[in-house]
Amino acid sequence: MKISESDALLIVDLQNDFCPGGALAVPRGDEIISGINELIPRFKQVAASQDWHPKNHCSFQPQGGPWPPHCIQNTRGAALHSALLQDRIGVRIFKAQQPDQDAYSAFERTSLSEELKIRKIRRIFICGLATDYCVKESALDAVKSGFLAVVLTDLIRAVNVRPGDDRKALNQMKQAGIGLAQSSELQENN
Ligand code: VGL
Ligand code: ZN
Repeated sequence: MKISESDALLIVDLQNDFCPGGALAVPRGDEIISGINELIPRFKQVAASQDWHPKNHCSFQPQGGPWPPHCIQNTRGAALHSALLQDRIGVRIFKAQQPDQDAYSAFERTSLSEELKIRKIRRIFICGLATDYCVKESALDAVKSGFLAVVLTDLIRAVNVRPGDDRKALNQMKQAGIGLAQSSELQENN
């Protein structure tokens, strides 16, 4: 699979709170960072999303939601992991900012689709956290927004609230026409 100028890399929610030690840690979430760093210079366009909640967000357990409070705006937990190379991130997306609405997808109520379309992007390679929530919903929305989407299976990790959620998410993505590939399959275009 060859990387071209109309391809973008989308890094989903690689934030401190989703990595080991964080408020909603994804098991081994930090393992994917070095592989993502190696990929970043190979793409002309790189986008990154951040879960960006107000402190009274509806997805938090004190408000009756399913999750411990996480990724609260302007806190260390909501920052991108410091090991992630950030200088080439050209599009940065903050999502789920309203107290009364959650959004797992990086496309939901954001400008991501428009930002990528003005940059003439046709295909999006997706990596990050978490497989069974924001990676899955972002990939499904990428296709709905008219992009081709490929999820890089070695550069994602799952929450797995129920065992097997990762496998279910991969199946659901495949059914929707999303490509699944390993980063080692990516080649340069020249
Ligand atoms: C996410 C749970 C809650 C994610 C965000 O980024 O996958 N998961 N908020
Ligand atoms: Zn969240």
